[in-house]
Amino acid sequence: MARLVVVSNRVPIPDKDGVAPAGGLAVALQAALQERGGIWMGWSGKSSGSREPERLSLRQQGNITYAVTDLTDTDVEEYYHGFANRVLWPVCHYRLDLAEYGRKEMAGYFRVNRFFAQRLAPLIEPDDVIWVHDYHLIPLAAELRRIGLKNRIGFFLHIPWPSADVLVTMPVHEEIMRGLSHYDLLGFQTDHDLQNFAGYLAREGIGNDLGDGLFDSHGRTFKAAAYPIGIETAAFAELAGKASANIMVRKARQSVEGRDLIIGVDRLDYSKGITQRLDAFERFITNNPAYQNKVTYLQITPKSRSEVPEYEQMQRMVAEQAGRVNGAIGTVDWVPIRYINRSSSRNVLAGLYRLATIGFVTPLRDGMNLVAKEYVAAQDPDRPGVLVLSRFAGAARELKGALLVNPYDVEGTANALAKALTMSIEERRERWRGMMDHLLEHDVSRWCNDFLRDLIVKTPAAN
Ligand code: ADQ
Repeated sequence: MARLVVVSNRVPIPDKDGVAPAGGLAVALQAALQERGGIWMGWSGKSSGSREPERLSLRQQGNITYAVTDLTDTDVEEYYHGFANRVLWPVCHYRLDLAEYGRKEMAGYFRVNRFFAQRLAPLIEPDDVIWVHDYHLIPLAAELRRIGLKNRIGFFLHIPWPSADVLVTMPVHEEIMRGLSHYDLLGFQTDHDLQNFAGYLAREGIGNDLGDGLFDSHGRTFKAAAYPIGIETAAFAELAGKASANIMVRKARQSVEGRDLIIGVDRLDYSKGITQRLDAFERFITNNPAYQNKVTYLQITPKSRSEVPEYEQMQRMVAEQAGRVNGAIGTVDWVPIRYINRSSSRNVLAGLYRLATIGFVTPLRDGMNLVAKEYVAAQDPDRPGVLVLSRFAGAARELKGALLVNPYDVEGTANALAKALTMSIEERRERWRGMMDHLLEHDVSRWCNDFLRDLIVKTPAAN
């Protein structure tokens, strides 16, 4: 069995007791790495100041070697905060107004990818299969090929891939697309992202759809397909079933006794549509005053990427808005929105999802959105809640039992809340059962196995 090498921006290194950070993706990839033996390489998350680090720091855990490197201050600024998070992230989420095209940042992005390739290449054996993750590392395969590696290399993009109209606004779109052609397998979250990729090749005249998922571009033939990521459905459902014993979950239950709970859980990110969601909740109460004091909206939102100015600004905006809405619609004995700026353990999160009558998931654009899937998996089969989901989340293409909304349409989203709260228990069960069956069948292990199967098996036309 070929050894597996996973490369991602950050690496979920287990602590000294061997306990790995929680999360379905990390668990699934670690399982695949343990089975085959392999390496997980990436950035340590630390800065080395102004000196370029000389070697990778290695840690062995069972069959897995974790290999991480620090990055210089300049590298962190240009590659991570700069190009990855201030160009690729906003462009892929259709926020062209937020993209900042600094030449230094673009150069830094390609430079750090070359640096990663130079550090990784000496560890690679000829039969290793390499799986690269996400937008930080698009040029990595090209850099590994430049060094002479002939291994099978796959790439999975966790975020949306935009339409050609949007992508061409990025000054280095040709280089980015050339970078993608050096992989043997490209994985997208949805068929929609795949179509956008294929549409660009046709429109710019730089490649062909050969059928059967094969494409050629820049003199290479590769496969591209949609692999919608899943969660550890059965394990998460079990966690949620047991979580009612947790003290935090018990306290939460007591505090919302007699009211319906609406839950939102997101990283603090402009792509998640949190301000539009608060607007929709306010509109719902304004349109339906009978629900005053009958619902509580809990929004759990840990800070993220605070070094990027747009995120810092967003933190202020959401906090102010939550305060304003509470002031406008709250009463002496009712605080409508509870806004929490911290992350919760998976256990508590699972318990809170289960308590909630509505999972309120309304990103303006999202590759998949695992919160939507976790909410469904956490429900009590006898009394499941209702998922109100943005049509712009990748998950909307799978979770057909959700109430789909357009998050830009405040009135429509408010109406969906009203519909969810008055839905019959029979309809709730029927909608939930269909989604749960889908999630049990398409869990994260299947996602991982499907991608690896296609990466490992050489296609007839492969290079
Ligand atoms: P993210 O943008 O981070 O992921 P998402 O898919 O929702 O978005 O995953 C977030 C994860 O963080 C979930 O597992 C959630 O439980 C957890 N989380 C969020 N808030 C939390 C909190 N307050 N406390 C504890 N945990 C919290 C990117 C893409 C997505 C894609 C994933 C996976 O942007 O579209 O679904 O990768 O491919």
